[in-house]
Amino acid sequence: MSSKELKSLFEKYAAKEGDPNQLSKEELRLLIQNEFPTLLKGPNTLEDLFKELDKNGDGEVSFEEFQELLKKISQ
Ligand SMILES: [Ca+2]
Ligand SMILES: [Ca+2]
Repeated sequence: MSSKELKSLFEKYAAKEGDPNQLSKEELRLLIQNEFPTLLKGPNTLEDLFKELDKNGDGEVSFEEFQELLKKISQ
């Protein structure tokens, strides 16, 4: 997946509620369930993933934080 594709995915889901430039936990859940369901197989829970992505701990995931997901997808 290119970073351009990742950006459009991010925008699609981040706009669902609250700040359109930030993914809430619910928005992240929808995005992962619909687009990357395999990420939640095995030991990783959404809670773990959210904490991992939300580096500054403000309870939302910015696009900058979200890009870390690319590394996980390509692993
Ligand atoms: Ca949002
Ligand atoms: Ca954050």
